[in-house]
Amino acid sequence: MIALAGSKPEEAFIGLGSNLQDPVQQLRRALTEMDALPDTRLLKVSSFYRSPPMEGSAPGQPDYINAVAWLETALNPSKLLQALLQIEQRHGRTRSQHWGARTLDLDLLLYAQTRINEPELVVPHPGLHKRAFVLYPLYEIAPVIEIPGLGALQDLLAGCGAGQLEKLTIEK
Ligand code: PH2
Ligand code: MG
Ligand code: MG
Repeated sequence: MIALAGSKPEEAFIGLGSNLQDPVQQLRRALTEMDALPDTRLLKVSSFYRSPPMEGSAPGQPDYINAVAWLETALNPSKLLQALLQIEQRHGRTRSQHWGARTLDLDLLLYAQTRINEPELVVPHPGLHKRAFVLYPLYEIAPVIEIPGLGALQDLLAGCGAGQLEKLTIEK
């Protein structure tokens, strides 16, 4: 069981990713759907970024579009995770292959200053500090945050090359 937070609004950061079926539209719809969740509102969204599948991804996939969203929510981490999984499912998400192509991936990156280590949910997200497609968009909207257990976001960014990450100029 994930420890339940109270119902007071907390801040959470969500990583969005898609590389199938019009990824930009997948992200736009997901942002609207997250804003419409109960007791939740979208505070800020990063630009959209394009990058090739990261090392270790299943071969032969299209490039990804990624972004990070900043939410205020009174849902506890467990409820928020459930809601994100439901949105993924509405977008036709299937899980046949590890790190395979997907219509929509919504990762709970950070929840307040909480650290969670449960089989179904690890927060901060375990890959966060190694992924340019998470760190750069996160830095764009929240440059001075601390990542619980990992330190200042700015220092993590300094240790992570941008690789082939490309910031898009299109509307969110
Ligand atoms: N997500 C994966 C696998 N590989 N590569 C990029 N560039 N962006 C992603 O979001 C991504 C990935 C599994 O979550
Ligand atoms: Mg995921
Ligand atoms: Mg992911």
